[in-house]
Amino acid sequence: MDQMIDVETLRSRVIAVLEQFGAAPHAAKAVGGVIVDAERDACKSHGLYRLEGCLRVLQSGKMRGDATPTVHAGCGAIVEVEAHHGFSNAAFAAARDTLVARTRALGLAALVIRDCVHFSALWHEVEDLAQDGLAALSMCPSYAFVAPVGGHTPLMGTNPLAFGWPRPDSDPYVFDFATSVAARGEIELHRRAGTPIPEGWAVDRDGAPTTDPQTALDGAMLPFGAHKGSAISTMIELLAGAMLGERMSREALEFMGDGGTLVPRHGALIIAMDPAVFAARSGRDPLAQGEVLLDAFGAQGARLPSQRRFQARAVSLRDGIRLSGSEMAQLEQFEREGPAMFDA
Ligand code: NDP
Ligand code: PYC
Repeated sequence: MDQMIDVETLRSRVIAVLEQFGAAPHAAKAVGGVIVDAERDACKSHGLYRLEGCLRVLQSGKMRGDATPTVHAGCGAIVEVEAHHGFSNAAFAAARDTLVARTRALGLAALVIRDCVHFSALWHEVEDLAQDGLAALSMCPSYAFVAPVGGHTPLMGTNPLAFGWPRPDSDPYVFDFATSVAARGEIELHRRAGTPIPEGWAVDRDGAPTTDPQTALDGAMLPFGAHKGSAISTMIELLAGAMLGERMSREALEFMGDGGTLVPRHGALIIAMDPAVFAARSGRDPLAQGEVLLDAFGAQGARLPSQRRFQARAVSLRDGIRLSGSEMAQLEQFEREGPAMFDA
């Protein structure tokens, strides 16, 4: 039976479980925070269901839950943070103030996150930067589950791309999506629910279309937007993999050796821009110009990306988060059994 749980209660329980499985308090707070915030915002594919993958990778010895990120601030436009095999979220938390200050000083700065375990939705980071008045792009490779358009062998990850833009009097404009037709997490949720996936999401090992989630997970996912999504996904491999000297999606899968239960380890790239600095010579107000465009969406009945998410957030903060009986039972099992749970 479904149960309601208060957002902060869920947050402290998830953080406690992560610590029980070996995450240091700063890491548990960062990772637990994004898991609960995703659940709060009704982003189920990167919410509570990802906790198991995080706990399993903590147990696997293929990451460091107690890593303290090292920020290499330098003095130029590139800020680097070495995650030391820890969670990307903890690395971002350690470096975000340096990134913001550098972006304000130079107009544009990039954060390179090195060798991190990355499971999360990217909206969290770009929304955070947009709340501070910055536009931002975030991207990372993933596991190689996606075939290029015209092919059927996975070469690229589900490679997410997110963008945030500050708005003076309302929630920021934020989009965040996998460059596959759907995130892998969505297919996994269909598998668990025993429901077929929509046509066009994936092909089987021979390249034939499939709506069976397990066949899709065993075969290849497809990029969104045919050749256009295929090219954007390739760009992410090149910028957030090859250019950073970090693992690309194929290497991430080979390294972890299990794309089913363990979340991947690779690098990530966040580019932040200060619209005020870019527009300074124009004499125009970039945010006011943005508002003219964004306000016109609602006027024709279109919704903005993240609008559903912000509405879901308001409901969760008011009423709590609805968890299914099996989600609650799994959380209780993590709490009760601790790391011994995965020993068998
Ligand atoms: P969705 O297709 O669910 O949503 C993509 C974006 O489009 C969201 O910002 C969403 O806003 C917006 N949107 C959806 N419908 C509309 C509409 N009708 N009008 C306007 N905007 C709309 O995302 P995906 O399934 O592709 O990705 C889910 C998550 O998976 C992402 O957060 C991504 O970062 C994450 N991911 C992470 C990976 C990793 O390696 N770490 C890999 C792949 C994905 P809203 O939320 O308000 O609906
Ligand atoms: O949903 O595709 C996905 C995904 C891969 C890694 C983290 N999320």
